[in-house]
Amino acid sequence: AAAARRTLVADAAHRTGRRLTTVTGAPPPAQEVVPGPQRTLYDAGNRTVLPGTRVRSEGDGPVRDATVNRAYAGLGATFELLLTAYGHDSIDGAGLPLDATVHYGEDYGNAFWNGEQMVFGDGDGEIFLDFTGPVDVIAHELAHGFTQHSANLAYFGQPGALNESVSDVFGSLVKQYTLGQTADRADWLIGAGLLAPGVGGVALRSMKAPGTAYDDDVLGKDPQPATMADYVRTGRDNGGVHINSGIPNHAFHLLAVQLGGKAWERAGRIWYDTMTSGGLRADASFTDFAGETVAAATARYGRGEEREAVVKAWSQVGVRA
Ligand code: ASN
Ligand code: ZN
Repeated sequence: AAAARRTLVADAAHRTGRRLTTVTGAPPPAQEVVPGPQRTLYDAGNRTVLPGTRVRSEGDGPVRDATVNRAYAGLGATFELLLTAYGHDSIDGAGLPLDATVHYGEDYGNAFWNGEQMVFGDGDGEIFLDFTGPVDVIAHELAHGFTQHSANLAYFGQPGALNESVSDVFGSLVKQYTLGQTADRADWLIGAGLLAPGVGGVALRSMKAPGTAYDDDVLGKDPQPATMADYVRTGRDNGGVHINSGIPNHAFHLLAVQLGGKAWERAGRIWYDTMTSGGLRADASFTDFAGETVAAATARYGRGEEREAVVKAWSQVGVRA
């Protein structure tokens, strides 16, 4: 009975994120905290003032607005992957509360992390639909917060493309985790279902086949390269951060498929370790990052198949690790 009551208390602590207290008479384990997400959802009412009106707090049941509920669930799924797969408590590893605003702006065709919170537009319905639709898009924005609090990769050129890629990697991993998919079964798309029905494309990006996500009169052709042979030199988009991210994205996909099984387990763990080990500089080039992934694989798994697969994946996209 005492064990059952302890479980109930632990459960309540999990839901509220509060310190675990004991009702058994035994002294509590020193300051034990059962981590749980601390989500707050806001509605900007199609204006651009942040954060907007609070509409759902942690522990509240679903509200009538499906957009709010999707964002709430997406934040929860991202929190859960970080905690269960890597033991990381929220995006800063220290239980940071997660704030998000939906219905930002009018027909706003984007979503972003502003350094403190997530922001999601509704899309105009002609090109983009609601940005809370794909869970990988929600997780992508949240992963920008994770990067800010870990390697803090600069948002320009190669470190910027790595910053973008890490958001796509963890975005896709959250989607695969929620679907319980193995690497070979996953679609490796970012933003599937985000493009309006009339647009000629399946998603924003493809990690499996960069450059093939869309080809359309309005959007043009997906500009992502899959390998260094097609690296794009440009001053636009902060030096092509959303373009050249195709290269590290593809390397991760190749690694995950080569290792097999669930991508968040070994491949994801190597990327997570790379971001949190302290060895990665904020101005890392692709080569620097690749070298750190090899170091992370070796530190965790030794000189076995994981390390070999990491070196091979980078070499397949033309990056020396
Ligand atoms: N949705 C974009 C991103 O997260 C917004 C941006 O360009 N910063 O990358
Ligand atoms: Zn991004």
